[in-house]
Amino acid sequence: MRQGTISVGAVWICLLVPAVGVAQGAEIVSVDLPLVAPSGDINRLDVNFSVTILGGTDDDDDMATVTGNILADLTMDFDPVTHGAVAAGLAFTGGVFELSPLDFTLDYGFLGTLTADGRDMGGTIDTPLPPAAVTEGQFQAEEHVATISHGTITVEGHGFVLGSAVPKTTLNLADTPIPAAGQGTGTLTISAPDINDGVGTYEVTVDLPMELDGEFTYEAGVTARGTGTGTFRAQGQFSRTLPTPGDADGNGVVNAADYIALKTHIGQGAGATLADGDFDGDGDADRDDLQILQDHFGDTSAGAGTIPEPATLSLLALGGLAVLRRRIRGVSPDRHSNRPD
Ligand SMILES: [Ca+2]
Ligand SMILES: [Ca+2]
Ligand SMILES: [Ca+2]
Repeated sequence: MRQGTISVGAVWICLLVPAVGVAQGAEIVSVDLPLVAPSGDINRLDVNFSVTILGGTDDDDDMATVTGNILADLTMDFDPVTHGAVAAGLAFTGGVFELSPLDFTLDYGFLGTLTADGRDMGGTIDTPLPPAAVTEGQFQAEEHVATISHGTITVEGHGFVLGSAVPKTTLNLADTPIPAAGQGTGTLTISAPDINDGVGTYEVTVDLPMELDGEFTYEAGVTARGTGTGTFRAQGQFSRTLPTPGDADGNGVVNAADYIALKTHIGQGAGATLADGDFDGDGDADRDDLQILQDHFGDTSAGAGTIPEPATLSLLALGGLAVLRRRIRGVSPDRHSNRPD
């Protein structure tokens, strides 16, 4: 039976789709954003490692690719009619990224050479004061920080002097994390929804330019500095059950109850919510909202199944729509136009 099929489908949608509120206004959507495969300037860190020892300084460059994922909370407004998403805030809440091994060789002439190896390095990206503002898909990257908080950097001297002066020494980044911070302008892109059975799926892409700068003191008396730059790009998606336009009480059916909600608040110029009948999300309850209600009267969302409603109530509401429409135009059918004093 068709009705049963709809109900089963609704259950599955509830299980498969992350619980994201469908109330009008800003929504927080948590999304897992895997870092895309390193390519070109994306998801690679260009790192410089320099050491001053016995009066001499040298440095070397290497490049690490970045893999893993970032977790983010997106603050979003959804257009109640088109379901388009506009991001207003972004907070990174964790996830783990990993760096490929780094190898440096520093040359100190007759003193010898120094090798430095970064292994199993990685960390997290967070937003200390969430959420950071997003304006037209752009945000200040400085408001987000990364910490390289696991892995090791091992230095070892080789050759005539450094071979004995710098024994192999390993620094544990869990004890001495390397701070990094976003630099410049990041971008957050959210696609238009791909809509299937009342569920919208949105693609999210974040570009976060990063800069790291850490100083290290080894027991061997070696003072080193590592700097790096790169852009993290993470891409993921989220799904949400789309509200049915005109559904003031969010029960998945546009019916008399929604009509009564709008009727109660019609004329309210500001501060109206979806529950008050503000179906186009512009803060008022007016004829545009009535038009949406009328266009979608009787609609059900994919997840609603069949909610019984007395036929008389539906007829009453449909009749009411016409009355309400006249009242908005300023013509009240209830009042005599030439009532004597
Ligand atoms: Ca409803
Ligand atoms: Ca409105
Ligand atoms: Ca309006």
